[in-house]
Amino acid sequence: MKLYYSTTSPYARKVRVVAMEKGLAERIELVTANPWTDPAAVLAANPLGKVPALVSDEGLALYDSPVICEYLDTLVEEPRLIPANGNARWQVLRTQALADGVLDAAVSVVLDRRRPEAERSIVSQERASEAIRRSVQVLAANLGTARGSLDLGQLATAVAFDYLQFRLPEMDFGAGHAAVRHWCAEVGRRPSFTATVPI
Ligand SMILES: N[C@@H](CCC(=O)N[C@@H](CS)C(=O)NCC(=O)O)C(=O)O
Repeated sequence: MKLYYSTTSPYARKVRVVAMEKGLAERIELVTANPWTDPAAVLAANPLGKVPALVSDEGLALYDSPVICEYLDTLVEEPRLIPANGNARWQVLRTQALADGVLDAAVSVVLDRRRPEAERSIVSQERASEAIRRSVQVLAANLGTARGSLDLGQLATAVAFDYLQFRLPEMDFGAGHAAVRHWCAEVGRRPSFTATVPI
């Protein structure tokens, strides 16, 4: 398999974390691709021009990150990152959606801040920041264990919290949440996280 990724993309990081947690990293060739400066490589695999994109051994191109994560989860039985059915399945997928939504909002703030001042939208930035604050509260209330086998919702949550710390540290989402800081530190020590720190 080939994974098109960039080292700073949190969505791609989630996929790489999942690949390592599933013991699949050896089967995946990592191809660095910056969607902003090198769109051709990415477009061949994803018409949206975004990373991550995975091309399976059969040549099937998959995107976006939740689809890739679900595909990887089916390739080997253990550890199961997405429960097969029932409410447990929907809760894990919902948590992933919330964590990914935090990423969407955070990325929109980061991109807006990079625009010339006259083109920025403080209103949009504020709206995104409020969505992040509300969602972080919900994610923080449902962290679960930081050790042993984690599910996809927990892995996506840890990736999102790390991205906030990386790109929007002044937001200080961990303020007043000692338990969250402790949980993030614990998860951050997993090999899948230390090997994928954004650079
Ligand atoms: N929903 C997508 C989001 C992927 C995404 O936005 N990736 C960014 C990099 S962090 C990208 O490739 N952006 C290029 C663009 O928007 O043109 C996923 O989960 O894979």
